[in-house]
Amino acid sequence: MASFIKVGLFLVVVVVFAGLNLSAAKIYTVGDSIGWTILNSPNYTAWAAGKPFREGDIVYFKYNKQFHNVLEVPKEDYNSCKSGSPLATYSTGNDSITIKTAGHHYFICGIPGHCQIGQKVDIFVGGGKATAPASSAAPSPSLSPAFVPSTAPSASSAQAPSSGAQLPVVLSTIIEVATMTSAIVLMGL
Ligand SMILES: [Cu+2]
Repeated sequence: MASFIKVGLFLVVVVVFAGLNLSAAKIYTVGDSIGWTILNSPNYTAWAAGKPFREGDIVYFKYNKQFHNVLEVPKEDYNSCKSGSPLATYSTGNDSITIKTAGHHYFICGIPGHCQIGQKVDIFVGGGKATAPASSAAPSPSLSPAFVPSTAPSASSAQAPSSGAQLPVVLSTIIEVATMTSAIVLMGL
């Protein structure tokens, strides 16, 4: 059993390092070379579509600060282009915003009329596997399924005479839990 645990831990280390490479933070320049503007009516919904945003990624807004700004707003204000009560305001013209949580992050330009003609973007972070639970606004649904079975199968495998068939399940559960735990610890650094 002890050697099994050692092998499991070794695999965990391998998986964690592999996961780190996959989840290295990316920088997304909103609108790519066009930047954050209303010229030529950029379609930021199309720009954001399909991009695999993850927690820790950075969205970079580059714009002329004389003509634009960036407001993070609630969903309702995003839909109605209301700029009166933003969650955050950015106005340097070179704003790097780290996306820290899963879910939708709504940004609009607060200059009158700009949001209405399309200067708005919804950055959606799906439940990124390893990193999601650490700082998610709603961590419990994703945490509990992985953590609850981790104690149960390993306890039963120690007692059950025919535990061979369960080992792969237990191993993968241990790897998943340890990976998530490591990710949480690493994100806290
Ligand atoms: Cu604008």
